[in-house]
Amino acid sequence: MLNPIVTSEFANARQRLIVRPATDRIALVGRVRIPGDKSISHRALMLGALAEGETTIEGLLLGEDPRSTAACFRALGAEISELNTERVTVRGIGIGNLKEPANLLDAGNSGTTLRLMLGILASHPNRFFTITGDDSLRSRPMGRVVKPLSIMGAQIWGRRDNTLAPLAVNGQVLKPIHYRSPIASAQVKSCILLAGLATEGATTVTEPALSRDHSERMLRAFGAEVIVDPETISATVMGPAKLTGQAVIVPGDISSAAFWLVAAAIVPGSDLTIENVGINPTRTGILDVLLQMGANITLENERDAAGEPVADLRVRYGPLQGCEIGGAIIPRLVDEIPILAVAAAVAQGKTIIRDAEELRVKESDRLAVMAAALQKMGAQVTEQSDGMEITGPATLQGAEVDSHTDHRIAMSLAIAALVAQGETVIDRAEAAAISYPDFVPTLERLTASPI
Ligand code: SPQ
Repeated sequence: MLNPIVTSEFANARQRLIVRPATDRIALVGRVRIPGDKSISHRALMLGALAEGETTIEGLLLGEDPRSTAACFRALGAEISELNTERVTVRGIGIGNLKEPANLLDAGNSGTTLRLMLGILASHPNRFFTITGDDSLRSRPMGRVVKPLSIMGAQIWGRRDNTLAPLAVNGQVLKPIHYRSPIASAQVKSCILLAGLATEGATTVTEPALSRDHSERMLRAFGAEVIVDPETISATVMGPAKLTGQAVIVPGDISSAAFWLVAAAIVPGSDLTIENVGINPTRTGILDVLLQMGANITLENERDAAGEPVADLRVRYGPLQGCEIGGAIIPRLVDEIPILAVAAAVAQGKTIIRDAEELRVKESDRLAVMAAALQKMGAQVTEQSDGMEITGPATLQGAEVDSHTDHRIAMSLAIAALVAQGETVIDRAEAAAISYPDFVPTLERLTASPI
């Protein structure tokens, strides 16, 4: 039977996703399992490659971004089995032992791959590396990691005063630093901590607000000495470290769950349980905000999976109210702001998002792109330099919109389309495969059967 809500057209690897409103006959009901956490998947592959012995990874995300990380570390000499969700094995080669690849390393669309890898490469003496990425990644700022690495003694060259990829790295013996980062960024923090693994002494990063702490947790699990000081928001790694292969279980990605959380909250009649979602407190800002907006969300079956907290999230439709989002919560929901903007557009009253200027340097300028797309769909949105003001509730209208090749924009607009009147066409929707390869089939399944 043809799905009345979701259809797709492909031409030259470009997907036009056509989404019609869920009307009053369709609701999101039942259970859904989301793919593995992207941040944890990258780190499992990287630490597995740097460890001695075998690492096994269960639940790896099979998105384009972890595939880029796996390809880079294979080129650097790690043996990584074929990627699958059941069991990936990584035969690590030990810190300091990566081999010099004969060609460019390609991080694709992935900021995490490029930034974290720079810390690892810069601390591998007597080897030369070159690393690049796609159009989007080559326009994203790398100075934020090149600068602290250079203070550690790294030699890195690139366009625009060494801030844009392609980058060339001449590996060095580095010296430890205490870096006070001007931004709360897990990529900056992780890059420096990874450089600290091969560096004699204590390498510390202090952040203005706590960003996701998956690196600190996983480094510890692999045997590194990591000291965390919540009072000063600092993390220290003692080097030189030795990592030992581990069994990693990757929980479901709350950033992918976010699309279904909002979809079920705004499509009338919905009652959806999202299984096996990672609820690390550095990532759960989306839950705090949706609950503050009045969403009906409950956590069930809370448990621990290899050092990361996990739960099933049940969400039921109900009216939402606008709210204010800013300050220390931003790093805890930074990737969920596009989908929160959709929730805000249909919520009653005003939502103010501030302190979110970092969104301008993600895979796209997510503030400009979301504001423009939601305006085109009839929402009342004003773009601010560091956020958005959204006044709801709007009756959204179907429109022709574009993902700008940004996975989170593609998926956010598909969810907005479920509650719009008329047909929405999302161009370049194939971008969803970066973090959620099964997003469209899952959307098709959840909207296939009338209630
Ligand atoms: O890896 P990439 O491309 O930077 O991906 C994004 C995303 O939306 O998936 C950001 F665009 O996630 C980042 C996130 O925003 C992943 C990440 C990590 O794994 O360490 C940290 C965050 O970035 P940052 O710069 O705030 O540290």
